[in-house]
Amino acid sequence: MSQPNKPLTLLGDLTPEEFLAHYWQQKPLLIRGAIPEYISPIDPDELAGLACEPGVEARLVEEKGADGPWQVSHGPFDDATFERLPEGNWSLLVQAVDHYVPSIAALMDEFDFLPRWRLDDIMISYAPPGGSVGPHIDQYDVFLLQASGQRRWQLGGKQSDDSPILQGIDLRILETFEVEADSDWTLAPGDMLYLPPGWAHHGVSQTDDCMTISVGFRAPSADESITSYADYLGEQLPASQRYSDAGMAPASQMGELDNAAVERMRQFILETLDKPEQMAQWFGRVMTQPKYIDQVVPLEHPMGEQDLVAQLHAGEPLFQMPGSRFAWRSDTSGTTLFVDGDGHHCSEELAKRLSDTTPIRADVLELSGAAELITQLINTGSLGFMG
Ligand code: AKG
Repeated sequence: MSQPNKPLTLLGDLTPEEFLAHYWQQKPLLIRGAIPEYISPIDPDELAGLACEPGVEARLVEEKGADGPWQVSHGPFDDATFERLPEGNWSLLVQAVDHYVPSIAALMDEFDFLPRWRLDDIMISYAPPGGSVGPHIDQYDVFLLQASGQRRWQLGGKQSDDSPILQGIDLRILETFEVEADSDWTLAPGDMLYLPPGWAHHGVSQTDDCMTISVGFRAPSADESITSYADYLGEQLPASQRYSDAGMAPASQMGELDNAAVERMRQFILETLDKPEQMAQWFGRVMTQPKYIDQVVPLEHPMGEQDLVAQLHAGEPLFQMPGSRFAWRSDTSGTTLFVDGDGHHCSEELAKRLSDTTPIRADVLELSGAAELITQLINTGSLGFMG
């Protein structure tokens, strides 16, 4: 784990504490040489290959003229798609490359000063000269690491929710984009730009080998949070728990919905929702839901505890499956390990060990309840022996 007070080259020699206090979710930070002498672990052909795989989320963004119009197509693509493309002004974007390429997943370890459950995915783009996805905003925090070639980034400041966006395409391209002062930089391999949510940005490839790695962090919206928490809690609420108005004053107008009634409903909803323990249980579940539910595949032939023990003792390491999400929490009622949208009670030591991305080895079996829980997580597709 990172030490909050140790300066990191990745953060331009800021400590994680300084970065989080002054930049995270607040303002952009350009870091020259964030990863010195960085060599991309993936090349454009490998990225294009991934974009041809069924089940991999990939987009091709083409700019048909100097100012658009823009065209977006979705993968899986094939060789013919890439053969018809012009020399410039297009971008290939592949989501969740961390789920398919272990060396890209390993990049996340650089960011371990942030909770892993905040990670959305690692997207990688390739673009020939002039390629971009247009000036846009995202509702995510993102670290844009230049993997190869050069990209010019221009920033347009924090945008409001109602900034006009181009209609008719499924990209959030801004109708107008004004570059802010001192916000125009060309990034070379190893340079990185951090952007908070809602910050207008426009990145244009300058070279024929431009690859950019976007390490994106998600935060659920108010809409998603309220709907999802209400659904979770709702399943546990008895039908008898209802709006009540015992002792109310007589109605003066039979059709009126008076302030006292509205206030009673407000209190009823707030008191019903304000359950910190249930909220924590919901939060752990929702933040570990897999990005792609079909990537967590239960074993066709479930494994037994004895087989698990034998494989670990034979020296085979066990891993979190790509795309699986783990988090844990302890409170007065004990420890919960959250995995792929479910909660499991176990010891804190076991929860910490399984949430860590380092390979799991036989010593884990010394922890109480380990064999049973691990077997269950293998059978649900969240942990696995590779190879
Ligand atoms: C983002 O991840 O927000 C980007 O703007 C990346 C765009 C790109 O790589 O072309």
